[in-house]
Amino acid sequence: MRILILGGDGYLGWPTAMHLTAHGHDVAVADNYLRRRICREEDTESLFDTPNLHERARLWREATGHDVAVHVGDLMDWGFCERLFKDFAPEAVVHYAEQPSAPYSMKGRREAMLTLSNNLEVTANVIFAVREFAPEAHIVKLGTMGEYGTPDIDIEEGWIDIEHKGRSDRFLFPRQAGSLYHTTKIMDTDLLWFYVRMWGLAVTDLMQGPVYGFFTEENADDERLFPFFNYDELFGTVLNRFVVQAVAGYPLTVFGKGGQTRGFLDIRDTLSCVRLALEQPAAKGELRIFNQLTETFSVNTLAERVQRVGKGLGLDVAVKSIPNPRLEAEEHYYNPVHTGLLDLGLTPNYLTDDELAHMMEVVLAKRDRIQEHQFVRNVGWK
Ligand code: USQ
Repeated sequence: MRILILGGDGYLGWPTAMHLTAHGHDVAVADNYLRRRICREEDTESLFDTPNLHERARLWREATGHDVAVHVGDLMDWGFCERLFKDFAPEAVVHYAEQPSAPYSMKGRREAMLTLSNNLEVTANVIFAVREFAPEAHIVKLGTMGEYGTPDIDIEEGWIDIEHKGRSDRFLFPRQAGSLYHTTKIMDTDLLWFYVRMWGLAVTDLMQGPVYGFFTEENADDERLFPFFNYDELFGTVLNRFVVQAVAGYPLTVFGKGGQTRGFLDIRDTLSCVRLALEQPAAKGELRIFNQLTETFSVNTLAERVQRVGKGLGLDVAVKSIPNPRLEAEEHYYNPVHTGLLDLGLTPNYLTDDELAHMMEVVLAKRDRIQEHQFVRNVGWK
């Protein structure tokens, strides 16, 4: 399949490109390096040296013979979109090209506007580009479990049947996000659903929980092919941060009571989920939604796990509750349905102590690069 990956430089974009080419697909990636630019502005960086896309594509070709076509440009620029879609004629589009940080989106007006305009305009351009230049293409959009928030009822996979005054109908599951970033993802879903109804697009929206890890089937032999891996408060996800904090001897930063529960998954499972969704596409005129997670953990449970595994490696790991910079429920019900991707054939890689220890060992070799001031940046929601 000819697959265009938008946001090909990010934490998930490059690993997805390698994974799909390793599975026989023809892949092009596009990125404007927005994440790298924001990281430079915010004085953060990936824990690993992460070569640019052209360089990583060269390394991957030398190692495997697989080609990834690289296009550097901004998907908010319609001219760039037009050329990209016309020239590559994708059969499927994986849309990761968004500002993905909740804390960054809450920093101030400028960051809020960047998040709003980038995320919504890119999604709208993708919709128009598919209609004009690749009308048969299936769009696989990365959504987030954060669209649902933490309601006091079970979270269905995207849709809910509601009975009201003796009648019933099917609706998008209620969404109530906890950050502006997560709210832009709700707006993306609404845009996609609108154009699915208007133009009969085929769309899969993957509601993903926080991802952890950096090993994939494709990068084991070469650290230069690792993902762009943040551990700072802006771009690092909680478990990745805890692993790096444990290695640095920095007390694990549990926000507030630590009862916040989310649906997690190993980065290898992200790649499988995206491939499975691509290989078994949504129908024309369908907005198909999957909850993309494999198991749920509270922040406290993750901190305890990291502490225990760290101790096994001789690390002195402390856990410290710090005032929660976010406005969110710290103790709540959380029960998301997540059977759709299992039905498509996902075989989860659950979080094991061995996996955590393996991550910590690799991070230990990078200990000199860890900058402690990245752990707490005090981006408050208020
Ligand atoms: N948390 C801590 N300590 C930390 C960092 C986070 O207690 O040092 C807590 C947060 O308060 C939150 C939970 O851990 O309750 C998850 O935070 P996170 O930073 O791992 O995840 P989040 O900001 O929600 O965003 C991440 C990705 C985002 C994706 C989302 C899925 O950055 O792109 O959409 O995970 S979800 O969380 O299900 O919405």
